[in-house]
Amino acid sequence: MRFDVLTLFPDMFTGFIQNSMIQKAHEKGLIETRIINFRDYAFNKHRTVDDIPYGGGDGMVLKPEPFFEAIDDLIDPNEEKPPVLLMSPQGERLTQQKVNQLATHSRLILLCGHYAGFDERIHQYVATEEISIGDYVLTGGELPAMIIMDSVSRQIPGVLGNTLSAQNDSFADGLLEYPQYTRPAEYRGYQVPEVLLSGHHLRIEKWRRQESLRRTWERRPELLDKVTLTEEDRIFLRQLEDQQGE
Ligand code: 4GY
Repeated sequence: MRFDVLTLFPDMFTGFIQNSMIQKAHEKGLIETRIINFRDYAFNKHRTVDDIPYGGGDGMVLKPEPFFEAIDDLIDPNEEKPPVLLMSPQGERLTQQKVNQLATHSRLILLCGHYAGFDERIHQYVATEEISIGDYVLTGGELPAMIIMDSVSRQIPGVLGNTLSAQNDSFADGLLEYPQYTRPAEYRGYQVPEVLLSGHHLRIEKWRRQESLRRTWERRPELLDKVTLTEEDRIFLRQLEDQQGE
């Protein structure tokens, strides 16, 4: 996977890229990251990247030229066009499903804005899609871009030490994750659930499934509508419903 990031704040990415997992993935040649300051593509000698909005109003708007020029430089017209993702609260909400879909590409281009936003022509003619990481407003698209890079990278085979860990996460099967414990079995009187110490693999598996269901039902009930449930799952959920009234 290759990530090309267009940003005015390339330094924001240095700590992130030096982070253990991402760094190791780089060393293994599994990911490649290019951080490009789109100010380098500004037209005039003052390297202006923003201007006042037509029609008036607050804030500065990012000019179209640096984005169009940078993209022309990055994309070879003979190659398959990579997705160009623009980070924006107006975009499609990022989900694990979306992350998995993005991870199927060999290359992603990420556009990070600032100030009052992008000239609409960047949305229309440079970006292929807009992605939002959630319903809140940040000062720029850099953190969202890192979130995409992080979540997509860990879906690439070999990036995580253990290839199974990405499959076991919350959301892998549409449910929240079951509670995890490690030693000691008792700390300050707080006990690890008996079943986990029992060594009965079938009982443990059943308990974990039920705790995943319980958590999802308690915290994110809307997720249950999208999950494939077994008859046993349904019986357990019905029990939770029945207990609720008591
Ligand atoms: N939320 N999800 C988000 C954001 C900041 C002004 C355009 C978000 O993705 N991006 O809040 N971005 C704005 C700041 C320019 C991006």
